[in-house]
Amino acid sequence: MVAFITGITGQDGYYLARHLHQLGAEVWGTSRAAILPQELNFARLVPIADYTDQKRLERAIAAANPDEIYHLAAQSSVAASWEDPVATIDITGLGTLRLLEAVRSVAPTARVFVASSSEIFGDPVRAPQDEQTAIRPTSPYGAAKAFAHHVAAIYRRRYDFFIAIGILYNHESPRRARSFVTQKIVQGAVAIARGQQAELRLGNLDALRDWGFAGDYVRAMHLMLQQPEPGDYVVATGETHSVRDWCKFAFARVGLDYREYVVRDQQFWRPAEAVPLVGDPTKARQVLGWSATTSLSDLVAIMVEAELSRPL
Ligand code: GDR
Repeated sequence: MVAFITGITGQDGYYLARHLHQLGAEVWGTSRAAILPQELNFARLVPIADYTDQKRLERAIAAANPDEIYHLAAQSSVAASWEDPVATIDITGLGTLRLLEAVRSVAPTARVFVASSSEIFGDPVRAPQDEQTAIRPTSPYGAAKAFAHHVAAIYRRRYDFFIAIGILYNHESPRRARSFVTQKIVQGAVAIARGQQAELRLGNLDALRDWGFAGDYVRAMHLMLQQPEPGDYVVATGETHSVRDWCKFAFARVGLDYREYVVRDQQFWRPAEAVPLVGDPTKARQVLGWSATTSLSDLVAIMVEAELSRPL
């Protein structure tokens, strides 16, 4: 089996590549990076400097001749999508259309996974959300993912392609960038415990999310492509936690009380949704036999331990 992953050096690309390799797949992946990290040395890297280069993408897919394609490459930060909405729509929205067009011209029989997001629900009409919940994004990132989601479903129907769509809720790991709140809290707590930092400046501590472990979520992506029919799946834990819970757990792990160190900063503030973003993963459990196996406290522990053992 040959797998082709766009965005192989991102958090999900990293975990998915390792998972597929363990299952015996030959793994190819695109990245803006010029080299792969040591842990991915089994994979074939396709460096793509210009993400609008449709022909380069087509040639790479044609060369790999993949059975499975996982489209993960994106500008993935909601906050950054307000700084550069045009680039976000181009990379995350049009990038998905470019991938689908490449599939149409060189790999129409490949099975394709497209990463959608809970951010398509924006300010959701109800909680928990499932595959039928109304799509009504509230950020440029959410709009870009909503476009990606719609166009993937449209290509599936129009061309009868095998395209599975994963509506992924927040998923974290030691590979998470610091621009996301979980890693920011973990790195902040460890730096404060080491005396390298005095305080941690955060936005809305009462924001609620459904947080899982990225290593669990990539298993769901693979399972979606092993089904007889393609479908849409919410990938989530079904549990709601707050940013404050993360602070509590991460600081407690390094022996500190977050209340002494966390400072509110308007710069990072986003209004909380009236109805929380929390997923109902019933379909994934029933059809894929998938469920999240890492609890929030285990996830915090994994990330804090990784941060403590990172070379200084
Ligand atoms: P999110 O992740 O926007 O949900 O998107 P992020 O970690 O950025 O925010 C989560 C929640 O934390 C609140 N928050 C802060 N966020 C950041 N980044 N920095 C802060 O200082 C801070 N303080 C509070 C935010 O308001 C928000 O409510 C992630 C990404 O992985 C997307 O790519 C993915 O599609 C969705 O999850 C599902």
